[in-house]
Amino acid sequence: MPKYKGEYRFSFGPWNIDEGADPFGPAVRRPERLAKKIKTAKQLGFDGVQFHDDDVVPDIDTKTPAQIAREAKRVKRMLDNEGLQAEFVAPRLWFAPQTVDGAFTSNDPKCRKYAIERSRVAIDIKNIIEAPWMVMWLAREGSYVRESKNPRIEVLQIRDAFNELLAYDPTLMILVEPKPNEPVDSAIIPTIGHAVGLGFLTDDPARVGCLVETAHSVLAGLDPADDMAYALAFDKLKSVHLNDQGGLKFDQDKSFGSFNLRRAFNQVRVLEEYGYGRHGEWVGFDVKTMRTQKQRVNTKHLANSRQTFLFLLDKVATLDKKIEAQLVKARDYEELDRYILCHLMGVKY
Ligand code: 3MF
Ligand code: MG
Repeated sequence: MPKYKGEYRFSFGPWNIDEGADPFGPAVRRPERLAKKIKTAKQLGFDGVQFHDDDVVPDIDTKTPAQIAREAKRVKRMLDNEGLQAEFVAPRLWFAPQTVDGAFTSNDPKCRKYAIERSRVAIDIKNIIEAPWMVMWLAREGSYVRESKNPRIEVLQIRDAFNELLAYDPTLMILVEPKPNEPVDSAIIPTIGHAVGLGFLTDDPARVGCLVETAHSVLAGLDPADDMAYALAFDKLKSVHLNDQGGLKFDQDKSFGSFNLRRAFNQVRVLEEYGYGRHGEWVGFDVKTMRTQKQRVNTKHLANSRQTFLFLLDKVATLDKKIEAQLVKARDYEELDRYILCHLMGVKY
């Protein structure tokens, strides 16, 4: 019998090995080349890499389709050489001057057009590097000043954009990664419920799934394990961005389990109970290098997050189901609480 119900493949993105700049200070580490980051992924035991479109093709807006294809093929070869897969390509719709006021929901029709064209290019790249899906973190779709947008129209603009992209590539699968705020004050697709609902508005709901990020759920005041469970109940959870977050503050992207180990345990529990990964789902980490890390130890957060996941998987598998069932039956949840804590701490129950 296999040890676990789930089959786990791990990924992270090149932005997860960063230079440590924050809004209050400059970079504190040297940038690393993509080729090195890809090698690191292999060395640390990861199975795949997540990409923004311009992680694959830098300065994407200045390049011709032929140049873009050539550079994307080069990255595909780099992945093949390491035996790694691309998990997804996400269009970076929050960086260009055209996306200052939002991408699909900008008040300027020329800018909305840019967002669709840019997403089409991202789809082409996704297909060249053979990633199974495109992730849409709708970073600037929302508002700073509510009266500046019509929120109902915004939802429909995103629906229309998704419909155009789904029609552009009949094999496309879009995963929506919700986040309630940052960079905008108030995002129009803030939670996983909104993401699932948005999929049902499109012309092909079966090709719109979602991605739950721990920190984003916490920022919405929600429990990430419950958010994952909700999406799983709809068969919509294809990827996760595991990390951690110390309450309602800026998006921290701390190492998985580093702030709230029990909350991390429950995320792993939900995934394992479902048999996550058996239908191609990925376990991604979206964790930041701590600003204080020196150059040569700038990937520990990735190795640690993956290892914590595996340790917690073991905790999930070795939980005594009989004790759990007895305590649930007796409705003695105080005792269940104590049992879980003893189990997590590794002390005798
Ligand atoms: C922001 C995020 C993003 C997305 C990434 C892929 C930069 O809080 O989580 O990371 O995960 O754009 O969709
Ligand atoms: Mg993320």
